[in-house]
Amino acid sequence: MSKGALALLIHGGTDNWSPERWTARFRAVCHDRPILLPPEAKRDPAKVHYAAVWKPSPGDLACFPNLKVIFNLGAGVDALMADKTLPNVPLVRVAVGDLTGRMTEYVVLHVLMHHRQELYLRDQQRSKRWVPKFQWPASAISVGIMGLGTLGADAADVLGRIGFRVAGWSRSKKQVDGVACFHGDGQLDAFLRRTAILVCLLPLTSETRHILNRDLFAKLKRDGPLGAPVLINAGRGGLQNEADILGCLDDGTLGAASLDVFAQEPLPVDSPFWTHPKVVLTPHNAADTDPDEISKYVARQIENFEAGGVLDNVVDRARGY
Ligand code: NDP
Ligand code: OXD
Repeated sequence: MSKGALALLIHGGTDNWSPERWTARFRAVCHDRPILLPPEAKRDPAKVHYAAVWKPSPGDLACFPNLKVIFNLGAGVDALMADKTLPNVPLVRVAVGDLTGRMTEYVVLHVLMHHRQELYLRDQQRSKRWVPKFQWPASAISVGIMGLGTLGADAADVLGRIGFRVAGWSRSKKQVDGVACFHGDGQLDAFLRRTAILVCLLPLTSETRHILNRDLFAKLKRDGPLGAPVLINAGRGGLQNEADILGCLDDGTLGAASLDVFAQEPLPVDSPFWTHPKVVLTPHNAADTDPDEISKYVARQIENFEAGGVLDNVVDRARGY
């Protein structure tokens, strides 16, 4: 009997999300399982047992009557959760060392960039001014990570090893060596009060939408060596109130921001973020999903599932992540 097919539905729009590249990788690791792209996948939808997706259009998955598992090809599932017609089968997200390592590189790069006053130093270089500024040790700086999950916990560990004073905030209570752990709404203010560099690695859910706003920025630590606090957001654009970020950068509530994600992506050309002197922006590529790693991850999960029904990293639909 032939194996249930895997439908590959990808709307990435960048080189990394080329459907041809992903198809070749899936065909290499899924052996004799048919890998179908649209429109072929929809010609005989009953054949499809699995779907591997990135930003499919709402309704795309509802046409497969025998679907058993949906694999999201990234860590964040907010786009899928917004699809009211999403079939009620297990939804698996990406949690692999390769992606985690890439995100930690981004977080460490940007924390160090602000800690070592790189915006000031580059500005001085452009103006040919030789005016050194005292550089504090990492141990003088408190970094707070919102989201102590797969990504946040790894970034916290590496930042701690560099010497930063690291805290984390999560929904449930946690204990992580070397990290001051805070959880829930009741401990958010205490977490913010000790945080000079705020790193956001939260998922976008109904509870976290626009959590990065003026009220929250006003509670951050202002009496550390950096003066005004810094925001680094690589979670999702929907977590941030963008007008508040701009206003807070302009009135000094925030000293600087590194932003990888935006409410509207690609960021419109007339967005003030592009040219803001206190903003370092990247086009949502803090941590790319690698087709080689992820196709193997999905193939392994399908094998385990067919052998005994076991799946890892299944999204809790009620929590939304
Ligand atoms: P996880 O699900 O492993 O971790 C999420 C963390 O957020 C958990 O610690 C969770 O708490 C916490 N959290 C969720 N909701 C709340 C809440 N209401 N209050 C407090 N804490 C909350 O996710 P990952 O670490 O794998 O990924 C995080 C996000 O990073 C993704 O959802 C995605 O949006 C983004 N991302 C961005 C990329 C980029 O390139 N910019 C690349 C990859 C991911 P608890 O532990 O208690 O459940
Ligand atoms: C992800 C992303 O969620 O790349 O994996 O944004």
